[in-house]
Amino acid sequence: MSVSRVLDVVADAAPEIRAGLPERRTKAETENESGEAQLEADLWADDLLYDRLADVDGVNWYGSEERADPLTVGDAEDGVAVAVDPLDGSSNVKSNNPCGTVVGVYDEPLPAPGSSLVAAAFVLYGPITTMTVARDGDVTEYLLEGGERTDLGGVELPENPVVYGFGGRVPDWTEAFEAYVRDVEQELKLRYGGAMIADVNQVLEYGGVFGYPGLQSQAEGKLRACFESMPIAYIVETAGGASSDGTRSLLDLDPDGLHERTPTFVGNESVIEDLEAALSD
Ligand code: AHM
Ligand code: MG
Repeated sequence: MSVSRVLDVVADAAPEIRAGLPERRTKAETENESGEAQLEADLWADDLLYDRLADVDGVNWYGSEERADPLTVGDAEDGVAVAVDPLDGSSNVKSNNPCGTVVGVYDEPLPAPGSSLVAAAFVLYGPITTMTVARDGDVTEYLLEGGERTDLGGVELPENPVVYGFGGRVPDWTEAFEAYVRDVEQELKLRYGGAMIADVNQVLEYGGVFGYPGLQSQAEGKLRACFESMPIAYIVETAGGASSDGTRSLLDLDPDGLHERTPTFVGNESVIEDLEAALSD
């Protein structure tokens, strides 16, 4: 089945992507569609995933943070679309902090609505390499090591929130969001590393909330729905948590473009409810 094959391809590519990072930490001369400078590693990871995923029978469309438009790569009946952020948090590569790979599998062409996600996964290149997969109502974490994939068990968001991390410069936050954060920090502990995947993974591990809010200078924030926010929301919601763009679940979004941005929040349901209440005042 093509969804399994997509996940296998990503699991097999991850150790190669990781092994290729040390020699690709410099900036390429190019910018992506969002106007961000690309690293050699961004382009290389995208090429590697494109080559492998476009080859999978049943993958009809490939979309990536590093490519302007979705590409048609197959014509299977009931084919899927794969949206990837090949190297999320790549600005962490230079300083040797964690980064990741994000994958969303949709059963509609890109840009696709969140409701058409059939699976999502991320790889975290941390002290160890793990892959977290949401599919068929369950989230499972795997250790990727020595060409082997070891099942580390099911992932469920802990009941009590413990950590929080929010992106964007504080003076650029809106007044309502800043007031909400002042409440959050009374109870939770700040853990922010600047790579969504790493920051989300500690929310999955300890409970809490990660977000990149809408900013005064950019109301839609930074993160992109198709290959960042919606796949992560699918994983966190499947693990028993909640997601929001400030008013509704990220899985209710229907983006007009592959690179459309959205304010992004994921975490324990209670903390996301408080956020929506605070932003609606
Ligand atoms: P990238 O995919 O180009 O690395 O951008 C996404 C990253 C996220 O991992 C992270 O949450 C955010 O950008 C941090 O951005 P900034 O450092 O600009 O606040
Ligand atoms: Mg990213």
